Amino acid sequence: MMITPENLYKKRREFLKLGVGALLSPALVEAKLLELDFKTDESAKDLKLSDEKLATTYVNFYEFSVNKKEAVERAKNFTTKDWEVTISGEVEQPLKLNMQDFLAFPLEERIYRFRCVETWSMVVPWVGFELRHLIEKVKPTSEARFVKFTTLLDKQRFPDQNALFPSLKYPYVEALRLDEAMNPLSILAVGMYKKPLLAQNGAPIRLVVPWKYGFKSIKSIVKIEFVKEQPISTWQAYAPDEYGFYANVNPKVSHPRWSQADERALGEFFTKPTLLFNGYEKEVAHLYDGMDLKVNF
Ligand SMILES: Nc1nc2c(c(=O)[nH]1)N[C@H]1C(S)=C(S)[C@@H](COP(=O)(O)O)O[C@H]1N2
Ligand SMILES: [Mo]
Repeated sequence: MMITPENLYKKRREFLKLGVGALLSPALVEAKLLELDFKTDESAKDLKLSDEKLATTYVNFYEFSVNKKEAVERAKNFTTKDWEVTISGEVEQPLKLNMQDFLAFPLEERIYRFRCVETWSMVVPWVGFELRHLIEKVKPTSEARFVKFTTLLDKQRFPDQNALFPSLKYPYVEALRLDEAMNPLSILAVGMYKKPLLAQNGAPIRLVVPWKYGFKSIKSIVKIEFVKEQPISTWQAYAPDEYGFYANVNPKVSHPRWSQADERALGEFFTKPTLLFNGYEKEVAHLYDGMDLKVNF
């Protein structure tokens, strides 16, 4: 029998109906992603998608390497079999979820601008689901104020974690304020360009927060914790005067080494002005009412 995404998807549904956990093969993930309706939102209409090849090869993933080319090369043998994410801390319903569980969330395509602090930018069609759906499931207690994310720590699979002088303090950690995490723009992504995430882009599951600099969008997540105190993120710990907790895209707040006023989209020659909150001011500015964005950078 020829295996098409269509009948793979049906098969998976049959498995689920029987209550038998089907093994999540890459083909099944792909089937699930391909079956999505192409959902474009009005705000995304004026956005030109970045070239897929560029978006999947011009990457930052220090656990593999600080060098973009080398990171892609070293990501080739990375497997995500039996991946699990533990969700714990200040919640009524702690959970341990596998990728099958994540694919049961309402997946949708989201076309977002993405802006790295290194001043390059791209427009990516992510596939994922709103983080708030997961948050609603685990029911944070009244003590929960921040959501902390942690990337896999595995010296065998991540060469830089095994280096004599690792580039960062691992595991990579990031966090959002609970209300930022609940914003409908915050997603957990499992795919890009209608395909499962490639290892170098943060397979099998990563955060995407489009109004913040790229380093907030933590890759290959294994732990999500709800906490009382504001966590210190990896880049903040590395250089607190360069990388703030909030890291909201802001053309008026320069990084010591890079003016953030302009950006260059992948594949383009000319630069263009960077937008406050990366163009998502309408959706997120209210989260920072009364805050001095120069102090809380
Ligand atoms: N675990 C982990 N997550 C990470 C990084 C990293 O080095 N390790 N790099 C960050 C940075 S600086 C950026 S710009 C984005 C890049 O995502 P992309 O490579 O998929 O474009 O991932 C972010 N998430
Ligand atoms: Mo970045």
